[in-house]
Amino acid sequence: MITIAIAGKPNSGKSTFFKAATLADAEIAAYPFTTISPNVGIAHVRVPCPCKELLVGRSCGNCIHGIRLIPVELIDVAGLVRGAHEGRGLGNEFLDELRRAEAIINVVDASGSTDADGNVVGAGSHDPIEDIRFFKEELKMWVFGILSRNWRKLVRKAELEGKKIERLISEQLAGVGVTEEQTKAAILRSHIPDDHRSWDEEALKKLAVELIRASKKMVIAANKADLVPCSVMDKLVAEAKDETVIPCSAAAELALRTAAKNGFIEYLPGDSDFKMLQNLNAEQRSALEKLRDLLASYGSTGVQEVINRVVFQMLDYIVVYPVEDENKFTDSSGRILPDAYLMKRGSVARDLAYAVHSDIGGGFLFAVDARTKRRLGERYELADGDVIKVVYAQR
Ligand SMILES: Nc1nc2c(ncn2[C@@H]2O[C@H](COP(=O)(O)OP(=O)(O)OP(=O)(O)O)[C@@H](O)[C@H]2O)c(=O)[nH]1
Ligand SMILES: [Mg+2]
Repeated sequence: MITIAIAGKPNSGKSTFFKAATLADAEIAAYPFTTISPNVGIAHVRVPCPCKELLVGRSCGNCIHGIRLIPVELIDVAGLVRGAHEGRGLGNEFLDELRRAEAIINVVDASGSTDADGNVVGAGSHDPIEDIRFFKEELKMWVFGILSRNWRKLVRKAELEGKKIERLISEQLAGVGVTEEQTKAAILRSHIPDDHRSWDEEALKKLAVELIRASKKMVIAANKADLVPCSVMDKLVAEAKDETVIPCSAAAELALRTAAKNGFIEYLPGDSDFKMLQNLNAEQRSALEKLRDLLASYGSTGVQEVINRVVFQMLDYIVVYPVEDENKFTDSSGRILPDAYLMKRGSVARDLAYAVHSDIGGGFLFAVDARTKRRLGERYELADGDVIKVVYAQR
C-alpha cells in the first residue's frame, strides 16, 4: 500500500488532518508536541467508479453513489522545529518515520497564528512561507548529516571495494528510503563535480537537496483555511509558486466527517456541499452553515484534494480494476468490480497480473480490455480506469 507521511512544525494541525482523513483516534491539542509517537491509519483516494458507466442504472456495491474510495496509509509524526537536525525539539530521530513514506504532506499553519516553534501567537503574525522553507531545510540537513558523518568511510570503501559511489550512498541512506537509481539521478541534477573524491560540504548539501527531491514527493497543505480570507490564501499560493500548495481546513473536514458518521449530514470526503439529514438545533445548524460557507469559498475542505494530488499528480499513480469475467465485470464469486489497484503510471498488463498474484503474473498468457473486449499483450501500458481480465496458465 502507498504510504504518505504528514509532517511539519508543531501545532500546525497534522493530527487534525490525520484524524479527518482516517477517522482514527489521534490526540489533538492547541500546544506543541502533542504527538510524540506516530499515528498510523488508513485514508482513501477518491475516484469516479467505472460502474456508473459500465452498469447503467446499477451500482457495483463497492462504491458510494459512484464514488470509489481506495485505501492508502497515512503516518502522522511528531512536530519538527528549526534546528531539529542539531537536536532541538524532539530532534530528528523521528524523521526516520518518514523512511517508509513515498511522499510527504507538509502541513503548514496558513493562518500564521503559530510561531516557528508552534506556540500560539496572534493570527497573521507569523509568515507561513518561512515554515515551508524551514521544513525543506531541515530535511536537507537531516540527509546531509547522515552523508557527512560517514563520508570519509564511504569514499574509502568505494576505493577499496571498487563499488560505485551511488550504490554506497543509497546503502547509507537506506534508512531514508533512497534507491540507487534515485541517487544516480540526484548526482546528475546537483551539478557537482564528476569525481566524488572532490566533493566538499557544499557539494554534499547540494546533493542532499536533490536526494530529498528525488526520493520524497511533497505537497504543502495550507491548513486552517477557515481562519484565512481567500485573498490571503491566494497570496500564499502565489508566493510559494515553486511548490504545490493546496488550501485546506482539517478542522472543517473533521467536523463534517464526524457529523456524517453520526448521521447528521450526508457528506463524502471531497464533496463541495452536504445535505442535512435530521432536525438539528439552531446551534448545530449555524455551525454547519459556517462550514457550508467555507466549502463555497474553497470548493471543498481541501483534505481529500491533498491526498488525491499526492497520489495521482505527485506520485503518478493510476487506478486499474482487475476482473475475472470481462462481460459481467466480476470476480469468480460474482462480485462486480471487486478490486481497485493503484499502479504506477507506465505499468503494463503483466505488472497488474503480478500485483494480483505471483502465480497469475508467472502464468500470464494475455489480457482483455473488458470495455472493448480487445486482446492485450503483456506489454500493454495500462491506462487510468482500465478494467482488465488476465488470462493465465494454471501451474
Ligand atoms: N481553525 C483551525 N484550527 C485547526 C485546524 N487544524 C488544526 N487546528 C487546531 O490546531 C491545534 C493543533 O492541532 P493538532 O492537530 O494537534 O496539531 P499537530 O500539528 O498535530 O501538533 P503537534 O502534534 O503538537 O505537532 C488544535 O487546537 C487544532 O484544533 C484547522 O483547519 N482550522
Ligand atoms: Mg500531532
